[in-house]
Amino acid sequence: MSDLKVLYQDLQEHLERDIAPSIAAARRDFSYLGHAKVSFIAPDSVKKALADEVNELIEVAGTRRDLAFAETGYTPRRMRNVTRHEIAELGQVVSGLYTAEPLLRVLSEVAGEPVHPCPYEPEQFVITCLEKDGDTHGWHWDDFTFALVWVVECPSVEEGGFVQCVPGTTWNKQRPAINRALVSRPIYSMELFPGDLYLMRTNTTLHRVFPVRGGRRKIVNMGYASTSDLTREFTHETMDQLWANAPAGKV
Ligand SMILES: O=C(O)CCC(=O)C(=O)O
Ligand SMILES: [Fe+2]
Repeated sequence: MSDLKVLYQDLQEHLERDIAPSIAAARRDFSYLGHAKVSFIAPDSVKKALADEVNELIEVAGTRRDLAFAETGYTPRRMRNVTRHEIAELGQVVSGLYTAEPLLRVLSEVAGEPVHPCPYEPEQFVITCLEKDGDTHGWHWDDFTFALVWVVECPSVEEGGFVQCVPGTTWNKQRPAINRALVSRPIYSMELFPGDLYLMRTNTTLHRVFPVRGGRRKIVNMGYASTSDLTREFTHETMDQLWANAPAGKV
């Protein structure tokens, strides 16, 4: 059997255990707070295979970005990325897990509605590494409804790298008004550890990664669509600019 087949089997067996209580708790958190830890959805063997691939891909294909977008109020994006195209071309674990049926089923139960692979390929998955002092994925919303984030490496909370979010907010690309959103609703902060996963309703939850100082943080972000996303027209300014080899600075 191929390595990938063994991983699928591990995943399937893992999700056939009684995870109903964990799903129910995550579903409750998700509906109230727009985000929930779902670290129970993958076994250690799968997390380890994904981490090995991510570490390798960052080494061979990671590209530094230093950008800010008008559509999100010029909040900073300082990071190293590996794009969906590179991940699919050079690896097999991340792209294989992205469409794994048992995973999609559990995510749909947590979300309380069907979770679909993203119809716009560049937003399907991306690897992000924060490694220099001040590296951050600044305040933003995502175009598609859901994100599943796999945490491969994360510094201690004192060194940053934790996630902050404001559920129940919406993205007006002409007038993002990030600070207005920050002062009008509670900000939730989520400590993360290597091996954690979280699901977020990213189109209506303003979110960011607190700047790192001294540590290193590596994640895979998998973007997913809701049923209503599948029939909506999107513009993709921030992603298209993130993936173009744009020079540092405002774009
Ligand atoms: O790194 C994270 O935890 C979140 C990443 C994120 O928000 C994104 O890639 O859009
Ligand atoms: Fe995001």
